[in-house]
Amino acid sequence: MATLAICPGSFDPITYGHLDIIERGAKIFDHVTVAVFNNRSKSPLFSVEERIELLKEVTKDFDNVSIDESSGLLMDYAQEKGANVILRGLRAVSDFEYEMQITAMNRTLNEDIETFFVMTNNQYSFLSSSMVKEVAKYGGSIQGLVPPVVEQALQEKFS
Ligand code: COD
Repeated sequence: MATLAICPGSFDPITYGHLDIIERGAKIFDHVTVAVFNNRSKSPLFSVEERIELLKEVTKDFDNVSIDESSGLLMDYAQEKGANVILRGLRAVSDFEYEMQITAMNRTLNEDIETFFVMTNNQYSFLSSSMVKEVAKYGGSIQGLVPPVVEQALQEKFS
């Protein structure tokens, strides 16, 4: 049976940390769908369309990765797509509590879809979209933290 993993997130914007997780997932699963969710508790810098455009650009060399969006419940979306797995990244112990809570909630909604965690590359273990946005906002260098196209998009947002 072909395995479909959904990699959900805000991706506001995508960083090399996210890309590392997507790349690792693409080696394990037959197909990875990166799904941009509009998280209502966060005020995004980039619109969903902008985030999708950046994601498409930086994943264009992966044959088995596609980009999508949803504004509903993750588990409804995953079931509708026939997914087997939710793919999430772990950076440090600080991520664990939050991830454990959403995994437990998602499991009560649908216990047939497993959540699969991948540890990020050590060099991205401190990296987050929020931190990148903060550094870019005050004119600091974000080179090596996000792909060049994202670096440019951030510079345009804050210029
Ligand atoms: N290294 C490795 N992984 C990373 C890094 C990094 N440097 N940075 C982020 N990640 C991982 C995160 O751990 C996560 O797995 C993924 O990349 C995406 O991260 P974010 O920050 O873009 O996404 P989140 O955490 O804001 O996504 C939250 C969801 C959109 C998944 C959540 O809000 C959701 O499921 N929304 C739908 C509504 C729903 O179903 N709610 C019920 C669940 S409680």
